[in-house]
Amino acid sequence: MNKGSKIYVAGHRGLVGGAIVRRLRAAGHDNLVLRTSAELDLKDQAAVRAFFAAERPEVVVLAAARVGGILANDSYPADFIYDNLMIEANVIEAARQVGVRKLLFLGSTCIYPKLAPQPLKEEYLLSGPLEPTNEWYAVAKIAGIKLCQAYRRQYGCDFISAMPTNLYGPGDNFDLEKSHVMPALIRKCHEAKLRGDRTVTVWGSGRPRREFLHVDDCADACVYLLAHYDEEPIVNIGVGEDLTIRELAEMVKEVVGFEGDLVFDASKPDGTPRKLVDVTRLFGLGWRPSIGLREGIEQTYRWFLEQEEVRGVRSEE
Ligand code: GFB
Repeated sequence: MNKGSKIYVAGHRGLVGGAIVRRLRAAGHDNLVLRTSAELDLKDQAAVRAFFAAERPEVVVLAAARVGGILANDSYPADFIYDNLMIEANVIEAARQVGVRKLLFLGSTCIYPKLAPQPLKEEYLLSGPLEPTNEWYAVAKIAGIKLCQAYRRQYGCDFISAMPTNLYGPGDNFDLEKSHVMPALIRKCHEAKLRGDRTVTVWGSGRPRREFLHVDDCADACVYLLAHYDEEPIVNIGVGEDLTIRELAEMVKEVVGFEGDLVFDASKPDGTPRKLVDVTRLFGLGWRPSIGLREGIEQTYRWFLEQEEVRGVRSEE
């Protein structure tokens, strides 16, 4: 992959896709092909094939997917399984047809079995029952991994799969119903501070443990894998440490400067008790993360405030 290689980043407006575009541009890649979902519906097989035949990218990053937090996954199972199956099947087959040299498919650590031993090793995939709240997304994503592995075996395609842990950072979805925990807590604490509320509600018991990787670190790892990894096994992307949701909420509360109390709503699902990935394979390839959790939350909150300012200006226009 050289600076002039034509690289198609599917899902460039999403959290991971946006970070990967920033990372590629920072490395001098100036031949990126980008399409919004309005310009190219990846669920439409004919449209995807026509796009690939016309553009003939050399490298593809498949970061487009229907994603969401625990409530969104639990509420829209058909969307999560159908959309993700169609997107991956269309893009992976079209990439093969036009001879794409390298494709990176993005899975997620939430597709490992609910009660797999921790830290999660790549070989634990499919070793037990899935977390019920997101089994629809998980089955689709597992199918995507299997597509890449089958295309490598049958056609010799250099299609690799990465499994990022829970991500956060600029470009995240801050919708309180559909988002993941990090952006939700940042927004809840921020709005509670502005309103002078006495409490912020945290879903679940606060006891589950989660690992958080800043999306710019994830993008750096993805670009590193594109350049250094060409094998069939999947590769976890993470930091190798986790904390409880309660500890996370305390940290966000401090960063945002909300001085009220945290209240835990046990009526909301906890999801899987723990999700810490084993990063031996990735670290063995020579990569390391560089953004610490507190620093990452501070940077994300600054980005959130800049967006709020822009939104505020627009609403006054
Ligand atoms: O981030 P999250 O929605 O997804 O939830 P998962 C993580 C934990 O945070 C759960 C708790 O135990 C939630 O109950 N939590 C506390 C909250 N307060 C909140 C809140 O205000 N909003 C949200 N969303 N959670 C996802 C999968 O699982 O992992 C996705 O559902 C995706 O498919 C993602 O793969 C990486 O970490 O539980």
